[in-house]
Amino acid sequence: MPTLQLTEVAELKDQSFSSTDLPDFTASAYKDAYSRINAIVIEGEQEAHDNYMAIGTLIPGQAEELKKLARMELKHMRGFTACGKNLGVAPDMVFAKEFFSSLHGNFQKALAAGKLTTCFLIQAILIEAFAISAYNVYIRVADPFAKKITEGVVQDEYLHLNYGQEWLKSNLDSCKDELFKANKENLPLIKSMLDQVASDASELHMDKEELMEEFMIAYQDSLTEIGLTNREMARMASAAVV
Ligand code: PL3
Ligand code: FE2
Ligand code: FE2
Repeated sequence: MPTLQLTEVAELKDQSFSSTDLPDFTASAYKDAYSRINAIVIEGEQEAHDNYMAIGTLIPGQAEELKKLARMELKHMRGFTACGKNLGVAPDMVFAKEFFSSLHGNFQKALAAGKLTTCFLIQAILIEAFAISAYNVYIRVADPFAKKITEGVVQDEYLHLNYGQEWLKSNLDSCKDELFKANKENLPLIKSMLDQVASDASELHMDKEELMEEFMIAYQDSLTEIGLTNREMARMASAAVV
């Protein structure tokens, strides 16, 4: 059986990321999908801002730091708003609000009950890992204007993920049970959000498997950093399957 030479493999790999794979940013199907994806991102950044401000009310000692994170989210929101404008697309904010409603409801419930672990898991781990995966995949197929903005944003999102990670790590002994429970309730929501966005994302040439892969990398890396064992991580990740 003929085998591929290494150089040929490298060429094939190269091709799969070549500019011929970039979508037509002016096509109406692209713009239609972008009106929802862009809205999701704008809404997500706005909610991230609100969530960090809200978490700050529960830990007054960290309020200043959390305000800084919140401010970054507003900057992200403005950046993505500009991305839509640049393509001549109006974001479908009604769709986006609905898209986030279950997760939003769970965050508000946790906040009202003073459940900091759940708040951190939802915002700083699950939502940030979701954003990181989406932005990393989007950067490969974005228009030049949006690519530049998204590259700046994704760096900040790693800081946010780290922040949540550090808090959970230093409170691990007291927060493990709540962490598992919150994960079981909220990871399936992230999975279903990914399912919902998949066909619009594929119109932007973003592959669902790739999104899932990037999510699992960010999610697992952060659980490792928090100090969970392989078994605990496997238990947490499998909550997405049921
Ligand atoms: C946290 O800082 C922000 C949370 C935003 C959540 C974003 C989820 C994105 C899913 C859709 C994937 C498309 C990405 C394209 C970017 C214009
Ligand atoms: Fe953000
Ligand atoms: Fe963020």
